[in-house]
Amino acid sequence: MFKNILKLAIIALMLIVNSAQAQMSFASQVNYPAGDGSYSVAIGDLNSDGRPDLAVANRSSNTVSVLTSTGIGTFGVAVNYPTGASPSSVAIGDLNGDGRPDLATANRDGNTVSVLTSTGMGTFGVAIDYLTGDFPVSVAIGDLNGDGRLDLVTANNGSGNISVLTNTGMGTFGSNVDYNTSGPTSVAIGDLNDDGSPDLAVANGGTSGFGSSISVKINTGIGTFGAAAGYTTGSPPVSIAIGHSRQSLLFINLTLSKIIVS
Ligand SMILES: [Ca+2]
Ligand SMILES: [Ca+2]
Ligand SMILES: [Ca+2]
Ligand SMILES: [Ca+2]
Repeated sequence: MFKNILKLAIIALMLIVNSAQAQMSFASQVNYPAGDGSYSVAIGDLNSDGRPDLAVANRSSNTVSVLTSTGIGTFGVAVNYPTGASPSSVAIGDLNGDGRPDLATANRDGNTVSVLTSTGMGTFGVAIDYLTGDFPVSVAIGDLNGDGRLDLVTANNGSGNISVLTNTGMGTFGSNVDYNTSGPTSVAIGDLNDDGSPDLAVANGGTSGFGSSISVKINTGIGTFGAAAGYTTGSPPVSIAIGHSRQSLLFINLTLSKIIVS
């Protein structure tokens, strides 16, 4: 099984990123105010004008900020929407299937995920909260059971597991189904074994005492997941993403830690 798993790339960003390794250059930064304690950002066209906008999870103010693009890379004033307690991660996806992108936040101190559905033109309704494991710090969106409806998964740093919440239609979600990992800090969704069903990659290690590793959980095909395969990272990964290159394994410690498997 893992020969197949080892076909795609997993990139784990570590605690310290060495900017000297950057290969690209950018113009000077422009700062836009968001809510207090802005902690996570996602990019998507939230008002369907063809321009990518920003959603920011604000851990200290219990809000998510929406900044819509005004063109050529500039953004308007943030509009803030209340979420559950201490939103630490935000993801964008059309959760109710109306063609408009919605928002989901992982609320660390609320032990919930908030779902905010678009009301059109980049505005959002009142958050509806669903229970997760303890201290969810990361949320990802994907159709895990293949029914055409986007589902949710959170990484729960406090309870050492991940929660899968299945979309029951119209953007509502069922009770969380939890799977053990080890101090998860981040979760990503992608088809790691090329069988057409999205799998999960989890970064572990944000809490003292837990191992520094990546867990891979393979989808059984119906949105359930078996035991995790673990890969040691050497130092605690705090974020994970799944790429699509087919390369060989590479792990760089200390700065940017990268795992590329073949
Ligand atoms: Ca837009
Ligand atoms: Ca929607
Ligand atoms: Ca689904
Ligand atoms: Ca798969």
